[in-house]
Formats: sequence, C-alpha cells, structure tokens
Amino acid sequence: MNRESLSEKLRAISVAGKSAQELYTEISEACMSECGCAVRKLSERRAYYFSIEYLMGRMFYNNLMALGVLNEARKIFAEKGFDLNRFEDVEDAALGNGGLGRLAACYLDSATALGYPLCGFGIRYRYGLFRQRFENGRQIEEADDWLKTWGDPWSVRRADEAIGVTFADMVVTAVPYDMPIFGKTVNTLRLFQAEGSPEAEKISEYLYPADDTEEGKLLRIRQEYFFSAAAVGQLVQRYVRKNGRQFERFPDFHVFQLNDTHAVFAVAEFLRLLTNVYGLTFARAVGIAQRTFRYTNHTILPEALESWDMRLVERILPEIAQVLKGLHLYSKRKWERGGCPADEMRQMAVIRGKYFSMANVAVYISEKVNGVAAIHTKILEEQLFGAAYRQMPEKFLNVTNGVTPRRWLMLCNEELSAFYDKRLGYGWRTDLRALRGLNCDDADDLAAFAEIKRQKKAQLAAYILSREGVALLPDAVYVAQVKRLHEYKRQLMTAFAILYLYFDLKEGKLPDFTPTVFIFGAKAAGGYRRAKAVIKFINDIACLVNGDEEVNTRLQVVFVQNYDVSYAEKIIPGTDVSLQVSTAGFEASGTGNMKFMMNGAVTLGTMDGANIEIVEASGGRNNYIFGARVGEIEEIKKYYDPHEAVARNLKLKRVVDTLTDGTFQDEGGELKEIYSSLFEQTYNSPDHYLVLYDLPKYAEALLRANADYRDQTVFAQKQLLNATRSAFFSSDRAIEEYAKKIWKIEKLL
Ligand code: 26Q
Repeated sequence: MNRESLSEKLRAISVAGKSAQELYTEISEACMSECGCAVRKLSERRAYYFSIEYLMGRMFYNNLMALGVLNEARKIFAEKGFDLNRFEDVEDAALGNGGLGRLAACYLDSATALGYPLCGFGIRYRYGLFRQRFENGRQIEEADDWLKTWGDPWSVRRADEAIGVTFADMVVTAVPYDMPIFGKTVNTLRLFQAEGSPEAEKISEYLYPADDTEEGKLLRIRQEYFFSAAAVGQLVQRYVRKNGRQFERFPDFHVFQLNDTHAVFAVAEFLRLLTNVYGLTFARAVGIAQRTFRYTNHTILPEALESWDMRLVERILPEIAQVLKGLHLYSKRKWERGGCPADEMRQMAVIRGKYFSMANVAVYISEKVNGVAAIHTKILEEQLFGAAYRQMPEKFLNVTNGVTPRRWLMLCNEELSAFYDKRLGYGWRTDLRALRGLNCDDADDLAAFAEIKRQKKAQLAAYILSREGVALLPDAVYVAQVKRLHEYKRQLMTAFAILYLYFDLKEGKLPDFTPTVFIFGAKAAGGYRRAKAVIKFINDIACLVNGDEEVNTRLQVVFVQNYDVSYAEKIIPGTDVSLQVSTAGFEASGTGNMKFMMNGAVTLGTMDGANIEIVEASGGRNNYIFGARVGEIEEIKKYYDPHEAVARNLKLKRVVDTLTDGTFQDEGGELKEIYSSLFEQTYNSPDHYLVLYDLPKYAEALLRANADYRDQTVFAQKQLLNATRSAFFSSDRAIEEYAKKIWKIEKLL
C-alpha cells in the first residue's frame, strides 16, 4: 500500500456541489483502490475464520486509520470546508449480536495489523441486528436496513466467484461480497449473499437476534449450511484446480477455525466432498479433516449448545445426514477399540438419541479446542467436555480473548492516545506492553490522565444529551453496564442495587455519597420476555430516580437506546466504573470488560470469565470484587433459599418488593413475572442466577468504590493502573497465540 499516493487521491477529491453521501463513496473508493497493492503470496498456508456473525461497526474511520491517512484526511477535508465528523452517522455494519461477532471483527483487525494471512467467511445479511428504541420504557425493535443511507462502498461483489449450495428442495447461489481488511497486509472478509429465488433469498435476509437459543430452526440450519458449504466448496475447488486430488497436502495450506459450533456443517460438507465427490475413503477423509479444523467454544449455557433434530437434517440435507451418521459410527468404533468407557462414549457421541451434537462433532474433528478465558477453559475440561478431555487432553488449550487497541483505544480515545505518545513515544501503538513504562505515581501524569477522563465524560454527556435528551450530572462518578441483556449478566441485580442506594439516600443514610450516574445499554432478543421485562423495570427506576428532586442531584439512571458498536466507542472512554457482574461460571470471558480496562475504568464485578485475569493484571486494590466464586456455587445452591434471604434482610426485601407493591405500574404483568422468577420453581430453580444472594455484597462494593472516588487522585491512579496494565487483553496478543499454538501460520511480511 502506498500512503502518499492515497493522500494524493484524497487531495484531488473536490467537495464542491457534492452531497455528503457522494463524498463518502468517493473517499471510500479511493481507499478501496489500495487493496490490490498489498503483497500477496498465494501459496502460503492460511487460516480461515468461519463465523456466522461479524460485528464490524463503522468501517470509515477505522479504514482510514489502518491506511495511515485518518489525520491527514481530516485536515485535507477541513481545508476544503468539509468536516469528516459528518460521517459519524454512517450506519454500523451490525452483522452480529454481541461478544462472539465482535470478537471475530477484532481478530480480523489484529491478524491483518500483524501481517498474518487470515480470511473470514460469513453471511451478508440484508438486515443486521435490529435497531432498538423505547416506547413507555419498553423495547421496540425495528429492522436494521444498514445499507439504506450510505450504502456499502467497502464491499466488492464477486459474481464471477458465485457457487451453488444444494439443499433437498432447492439450489441456492452463494454470491461473495469481499470486504478488504486493511493493516500491514490486506485480508478479506468474504460474506455470502443467497440468491436465485425468493425462497433462496430468505436465507441471508436477516441475522438471528437471539445470541443464545434456537428459534425458527429450519432457517437457522439453512443459514449455517449455506455459508459453510459455500466456503468449503470454494476452497476445495480451488485446491483441486491447482493440486488435483492429492488431499493429503490440503491441511498444509488450510486451517479452518470454527467460531463456536455455528459452522460445524463445514465439517460434514468437507467429508461429503472428499468421499462422495472425490472418492476418498471415509477414514482418509476424516484424517484430513482432523488436521484441518480447529474449534473455539464461547459459551457453556445449556440453552446455547446447538443440537439439531436428525429428522430435520435428514429432510433438508439428506447427504449431510448420512455423513453425520457415518461419523457417529466411525468415532464410536475408534473409541471402542481404544477401550473407552461406555458412559464417556455416550458423552462424546455425535448422535445422541434423536439429536446430533454440533459441539461433539467439533471436538472430535478438531486438532485444537479452546476456551476463551482461563476459568472458562477449565470448566470445559472439567465439565462440559470432561470425557473428551480425559480421552484427548492434548487437544485442549486456553486462549484468553482480546480486543483490538486500534478501534478500542486509538480510535475511540485520541486524547488518551496522544497522552501516551507524549509520555512514551509511539512504540506502544504497535506493542501495548510499552504502556507499563508509564509511571503511575507521577502527580503530573495522574492529573493529566484525570483531565482526559473528565473530557471524555463531558463528551459522553453531550452525546447522550443529543441522543436521549437526558443531561447527565457533570461531576458524578460514571458507572456503566453495557452488553446484551441476559439473566446471567444480571442487569436486574444492578437495578436492585440502584434501589438500595436510592432508599438509603432518601433516608439520609449516605451523607458522603459522591453523585453517581448509572448508564445502561442493552438489546434484548425479541422473544426473550424476561429480558424485555428487565429493560422496562430499569426504565421505571430511571423515571422514579431522575424525577425525584430529593435525590436527583446525587443519583441518576439512563438507559440509552440502540446500544451498538458506535455507541460503545462513546460510552467506554467516558466511564469511571465498569460493571461486570455475571453469576460466576456463566460469562465465558467477556470482552467489554477489556475495552473498559484499556480506557482506564476500574472493574466492579464478580470473579468470572476474564474479570479474574483483569484483576490479576491490574491488582486487587484497583478493582472492586464481590460475590460468590465458581467453586462455591454448587454448595450454595444446595441450601440457598431466596425466601429466607429476604426474610433475613429487610433492605433486600424492600427493593424486591418494588416489583409487586405498586411502586411501579405493571399493566403488562412483566414485573410480577420477574418476581416469580426469583421465588418460584419454574423453568430453572428459583433465582437461578443468585441475584438476591450476591446483591447485598454488590451494594457494598458500589459504596466502597463511591467512597474511594472522593480522593480523586487515588482513584485516577487505580484507573491509570488499569489502562497501563491492559496489554494482555489486546487481540494482538490473542492472535499471536492462535497463530503459534493453533494455526501454525507465519506472517506474510
Ligand atoms: C445457538 C443456537 C441457535 C441459534 C443461535 C445460537 C447462538 C448464537 C449466538 C449461540 C450463541 C451465540 C453467541 C455467543 C456469544 O456471543 N458468546 C460470547 O462470546 C464472547 C467472545 O468469546 C465472550 O466474551 C462472552 O463471554 C460470550 O458470552
């Protein structure tokens, strides 16, 4: 790539008489003309990332930065009288739900920045994750027409490389759209669009908005097979054209990384091609697949583990069903010969009763299986995949997640980045470990950092005012919980904790309380009633608190609408305290926690997922930890009774009773349903996520942080220690681990 030639092109763009939209397209096209200039060695070993979601966010600023022309472009266009900030309302590419999809985007960014050959495969949804607004405190979903206003100048349609995908009832054309990922090299994210008939087009029409459970099963299976088969078909075809049928060498050039089980049909399709089309024996095909595939698990929630009804698979993918049956028998025979105990064989079986287990296929066929945080991997080894771990311990390893410091620090926090440049030079920009060189005891540095935090908070307040019409208290502690809405993430527990503070303030019990703003952002899957009820409850609390003149100069609650990647880029740098309060053992890793840390927020949370490693890296004194630990939960569950908990603790009872005592209107009955979930034996055990168990300690932790905040210098130091100890949570580190331990690929340059 050539920075000078690109600047030249940008300078040559005239703004006269052009709409912002026309300029957006022209600038993007100038950047796109750089794609071809990257050095490409086609014969290299490459890794391919199979993910049904990519939560890319806005590409414009990111790409200009990656091409090294962002600041220059700002200047060039300012001189022409055009403000590049105008593009801040370009729609996000939200082709993902949350953690898993955003991780895929961070990994493409890091691999490319480091020079590793990694290409992504996925689906080009016509509509991404729904847009959210509130009406009377309730969530309303709208279709995300992400191409509507600004189009998609960052993708190139490659009709010449379209490929057919065969279902029992139709053949669908998969048309690739290639999106370049810029960095030290250029990689490609290839998203397939389904075409051919109205029925076919439905396959890539919209992203499933549940980030955990299966709904509309048939279309979901079609989506999964559609992109998996298109990707595998293409790569195998290309390989055969070059190398003929010598498949033994296929794994020397390809490694297929499964981002959770959503692309496990790629395994079956690969076996199908090698056996049914190219005539290899089943045993040889399995052997080759076992050197090609890798699998990352992202969740242990039982409702999120994919298992499909075999009859359904037989109906729409008969050949694939045959392959899966073949794999079931093949693996069973192998284990039998190895003397594997019967109950372990059952646990690992590809087909279990009427269903086939996507995870068991992935584990059996993959050379490496990894979890996404140390504790998560331990749970996989000891519980979820216990039998497989005992049989094949060498497959398992941990790679703790990471986030890209380019979007999540350099782009969203230019002020903090400039501060680092001044104190440390530019080295930290390519190796975040250099941040450790900053002396966090220096009074000037602490003051400078505190001033940056103040600025980012002011910017956030202005933004929230413009978007939500709410004016945040200026000199308050900003506390944020932003993530998908899920019972296990316990936004409900935060709601109760706020009520604790509210009642204490009303009673004059907290004389030294520093004003505090709670910021929420979360989308609830449309069909997830309980989650939607929690949104309504928090909005009710916001009304109560913000409307109460006795407290509203000291306590404030805002639930922002349509939280997305671009909103995150504003909220995260402007936050003092990051809430990460999942029930221990349920959050595989979390990645928002890392983004907050990188921007100098302290973590207030439970010992779950990567929180444990965050606290280890930045020090126990610089974070606020509370609540039941993973090792304790099983024991607690034996005796825990939520009725008893509220009977023994009147404060606890008081906040919980607001659900039913008329404090809030409940025409729809959803608050009553929340109440039932805490006390009644229904779907899960009462208070399955231990909200009332951990709540008193949560409120205490919030008050500890609030008290510490009074000494602003000491608090700024805790924050700066977090920011400067965050290198481990860079996705550059994570990608180096994948490249060396899992993919065994080399940098291109
Ligand atoms: C399952 C069956 C049918 C349809 C959909 C699904 C489904 C869809 C999405 C299951 C799971 C997901 C998404 C999971 C996810 O986002 N997991 C998160 O991954 C992050 C990156 O590793 C972690 O940081 C989070 O802790 C984890 O929750």
